Amino acid sequence: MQTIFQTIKDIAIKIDHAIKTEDLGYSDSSNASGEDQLKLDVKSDYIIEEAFKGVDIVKALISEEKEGVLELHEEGIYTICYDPLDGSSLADVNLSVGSIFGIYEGEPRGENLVASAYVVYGPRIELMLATKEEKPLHYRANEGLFNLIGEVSLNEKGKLNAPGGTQQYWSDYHKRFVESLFAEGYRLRYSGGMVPDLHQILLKGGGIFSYPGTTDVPKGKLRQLFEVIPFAFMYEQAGGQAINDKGMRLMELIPAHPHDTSPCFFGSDYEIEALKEAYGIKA
Ligand code: P6P
Repeated sequence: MQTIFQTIKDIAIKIDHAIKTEDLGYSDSSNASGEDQLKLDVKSDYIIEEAFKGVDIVKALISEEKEGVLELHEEGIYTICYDPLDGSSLADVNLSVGSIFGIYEGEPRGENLVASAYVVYGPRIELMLATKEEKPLHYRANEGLFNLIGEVSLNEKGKLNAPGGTQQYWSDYHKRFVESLFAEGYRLRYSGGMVPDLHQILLKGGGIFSYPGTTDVPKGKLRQLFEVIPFAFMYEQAGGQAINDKGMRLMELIPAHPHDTSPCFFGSDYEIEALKEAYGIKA
């Protein structure tokens, strides 16, 4: 696993350089979810693919930017599902974006995730690594080297509320839940970038990020393999919870298709328990 983590560190430096130096415009292609691709999406995907071609323990890659499975090494053990540049449309307004990696042993589904990682490309490059053995480890790059800052834990209750999705299409009970937290004094922290938004809640000790099913997108927007399950693992390892709109742990998701999405809620215990009550989910 350390070889995979070191490869992710090398990838992070290369993608950060691309963000800071290359064209921020659109390519002439779209991704597997039908979204227009930025040249940076394509370049980031290429950097990741090339990097893992040299890692024998990686059996296959599945990218949010492409259909299908890229078989790499027949004797490999791990399938890496990744979003090469999540929130990439924020790069041209100079907001933070990120890369997300889910590392699966066997069929890619929640129960087979053995590690996850994400990179935040912001004022500094930051990296979070999570395995089953310990709490997530937070690193910060300085002149190309990643220094360990420390372990990350969520408090029982936080102060940050990151409500995603188009508000006019929220359910009434979701709207009431979001507003109830603000009535308790929670601060709105939502940039439209999943990686920096979830990173902020982890580092600031807690709160909740919600991306519900909505009347226009009932199954939610965020992809299970590349976004939802890797962050669910991070939040559970940090002592929080990660569930869907039925109260199911997101780590139990079994996607029928690699690009399946799920309503998703990540947070500290207090906020997730409050959400369960608002959604009528029996404890
Ligand atoms: P909305 C970025 O496009 C993304 O996939 C995530 O990074 C982010 O959390 C979400 O979409 C934002 O979606 O509908 O709130 O703009």
